[in-house]
Order: sequence, then structure tokens, then C-alpha cells
Amino acid sequence: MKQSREAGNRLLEVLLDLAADGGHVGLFPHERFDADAVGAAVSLSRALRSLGCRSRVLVSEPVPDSLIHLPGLEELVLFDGADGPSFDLALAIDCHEADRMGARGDCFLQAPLRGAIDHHVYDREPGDLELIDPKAASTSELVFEMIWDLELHLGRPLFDPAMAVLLMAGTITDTGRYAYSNTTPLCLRQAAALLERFEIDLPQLHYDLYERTTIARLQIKGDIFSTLTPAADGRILVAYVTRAMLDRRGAPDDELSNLASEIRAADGVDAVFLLVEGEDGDIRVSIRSNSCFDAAAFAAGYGGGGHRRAAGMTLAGMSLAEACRRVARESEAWLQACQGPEGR
Ligand SMILES: [Mn+2]
Repeated sequence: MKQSREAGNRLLEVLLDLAADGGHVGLFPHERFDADAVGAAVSLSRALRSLGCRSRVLVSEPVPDSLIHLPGLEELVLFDGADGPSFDLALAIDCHEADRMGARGDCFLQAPLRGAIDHHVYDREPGDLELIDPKAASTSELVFEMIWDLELHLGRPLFDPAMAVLLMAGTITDTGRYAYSNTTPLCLRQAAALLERFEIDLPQLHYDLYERTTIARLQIKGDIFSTLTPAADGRILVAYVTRAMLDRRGAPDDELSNLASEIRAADGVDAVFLLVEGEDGDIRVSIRSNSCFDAAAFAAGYGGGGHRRAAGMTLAGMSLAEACRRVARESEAWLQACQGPEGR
């Protein structure tokens, strides 16, 4: 906590210094960005420009259908793999490592000053400009605090209506609409402050984030649910989706991790694994847990990461069937280790 406050203060000082002479800041949300990564990045970028910085949000992929309703995303710059722009300061947003950035990683590493704003579990000593607080509900929560502090320091408003929607969207989705155990009093106070200052169409935002769907999405959801296989007497559930299943429905493969959260609601379930076959043959695994099962620690064993109750990892060099068997077998052993054979 103390570390993150100090890193936050150092970051603000560096940003104010850069703003004084029009410095160039690059913001790097993680690959396959979600509402939190992009909401935090674009909000900070807008605030930085208002301070006098040049600022750019570099992404690896176009905006997915599920997020096109968000304001301000026209400023995202799609990294084309050629020589990236050079930045005075590069910030990882909602992640802390270049290997979560895909092809943009080298561009990030070339910046003379690098930092991060993130709330994912971190397993080494954070650097001077790494504001990392795993207790924060979202990266949007951390960015809100930074912009708030900058407003106080400068004595003028920085938040705008687009940031209000972006930051709310980031926290709403990362907390499952203020329902998951990562929900903090602070993020609720932030929501109140934003609602007091701006006209936010909350019903529309919730509809866009949670209810709006397509026939293909409903169909693929049914297909995925029908693959559900219990292990450990139903305390673990494994589901999967192949490329062929997605192609048959013409369904995109974003937002699928929400289904893992939905599956977690089944009675008596401690851990859920949703395996998604990627275009490159790698298998992306979303993990959700309810109990002592530490999803982030499990994922870390495979080079993944995240939070205690929601994490992700990638498996390569094995078939989908093999991957399903492996996560079922290993997670059963993990569950026994944390709960004992008698269960909870
Ligand atoms: Mn996040």
C-alpha cells in the first residue's frame, strides 16, 4: 500500500515534469484489451493531453464489437508492427510486463522511462514508476485517483464526460457490477463522484456492457455450456470452445471469459476453467474460483496471472482434449491441498 502510494506520487511528479515541456507519453493496455484496460488508458491519455503532454494509446487489435459503444476510443492507435513511435515515458496499463503486449513489447521497452499502473498480482519488487495495487478494484480506480490528485494539484477540472463513462465501465466490468469480492468502498465513492459531476446514462451503459448480445453469441454460449464437464465431484467445472465451434456460429472470441464467471455460479462449484482454442492453436484458459482455490497462483504455474478469484493463462503444444484433462487433474490436486479431502 505504502509502496503503491509512493510509486503513484513519483509517477505524478514525472508526468507533471513531462507536461511542462510537452513530453510524449505512450500508454500500453494489455493485449486483447477489456473495458478496464482501455477505459483507464484513454482516460489517462485525455488527462495528460489536458496537462500539456503529447499522449498516445497504442493497441494491438481493433476495438471489439462488445466495446464499440464506449466513448473516446477513436483515439486508439493500432500498432502496425513497423517502427513504433518513440516515447519519453511508456506506461503499461492494466498489466505490468511487455510480454502482455504482444508485438508492441519492443516499442514499450525502447522508452527511456517505463512504468505501470495495474492491479494484477505481482511477484517481484515493483520498480520506481510501477503503481501496482492488487487490492484496487480496477486499474480505472487507480487512474481515477491519479486524475483526482492532478485536479487538486492544478486547481482546475480534468475529468470530462467521456472519462466518466470510461472509468465507470472499467470498474463496473472488473467488479461484476460492484458484486465481486474485489469491490472497494473507494470505487463506490468514485462512482458517486462521477454521477454527481456528469450525466451518465447508467441503464444504457449496463445494457451495452452486459445485456446487448447477438444471435451468434447466444448460440455459442449454448454450445459452450453443453461442453461443461464436472471433476472432483462437481467442485470443478471444465468447459471449452474450439475454433470450429466459433466459426460455425460466426461468433467472435472476445468476452468469452464472462461465461466463465457465469459458470462459477453453479451450486457447489469451487473452480471453473474455460478453454478457448486460439487461431494460432494455443489455448487460452480463463479461471474463476469461489473458495480457497487461488486462481492467480494456479495460472502463475503456467506463466499466466491475474487475481485470486479470476485469472488467465495460455497453454501451448498440446491438444484441447489434453489441456482439458490436465487442468481437471491438476486443479483437483490443488483443491485437495487447500481444502483437504473432506471439502469445505
Ligand atoms: Mn483490470
